[in-house]
Amino acid sequence: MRGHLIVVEGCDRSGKTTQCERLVQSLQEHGKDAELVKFPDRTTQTGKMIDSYLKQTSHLDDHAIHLLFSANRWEAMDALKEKLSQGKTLIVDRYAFSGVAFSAAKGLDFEWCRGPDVGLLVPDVVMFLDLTMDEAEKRGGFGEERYEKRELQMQVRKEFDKLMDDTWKMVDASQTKDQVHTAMLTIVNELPAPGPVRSGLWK
Ligand code: FDM
Repeated sequence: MRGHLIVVEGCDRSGKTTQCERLVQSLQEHGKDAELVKFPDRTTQTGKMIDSYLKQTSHLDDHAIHLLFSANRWEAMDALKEKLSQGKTLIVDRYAFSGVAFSAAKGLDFEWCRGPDVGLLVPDVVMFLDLTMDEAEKRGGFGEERYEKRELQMQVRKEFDKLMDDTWKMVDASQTKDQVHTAMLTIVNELPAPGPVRSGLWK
């Protein structure tokens, strides 16, 4: 049986990255073949350009960086497909939904933003770690990277709302770390057995 493709999205400070790591560890401890995938993957050629853009050591046109984020996903697709077919469950920290939400929040056309990612692998579930901006700010200031600013993050959240559908699972990220972890693990454990790997996101 192939593995599940599980995407985790959420705003800054939602604990997404920590929870993704913990989820993978938990699944492995329960004997599941699970692996963490993160977008952007900053190690590839496109990833290095993205990294320097995010660290504000380079500037790129908004459209150009959007396409680079998408290319960074496309170049990973064959390998991800192969891993899923081998039975690996993939926990994906950010995906095309972040791609659209961040670029649209900067003012790019929402439909244009979806275009480059149309046809990517379709996740079996998208979990959204939900946290209000006030709660996010209580967890400490935003970081130094380009998008870590209150106004932009508020707009990102609005764009995420437009992308949600009834296949998304909302997780209340204001709970304790253990509660969030349990909620995520329950969602994963309740997923139905997956059918064949599906390409065709947003088609
Ligand atoms: N981001 C992430 C985008 O703008 N587009 C994308 O396609 C993706 C995957 O990059 F601010 C933004 C979101 C975030 C930044 O993400 C880097 P991490 O999770 O902090 O590395």
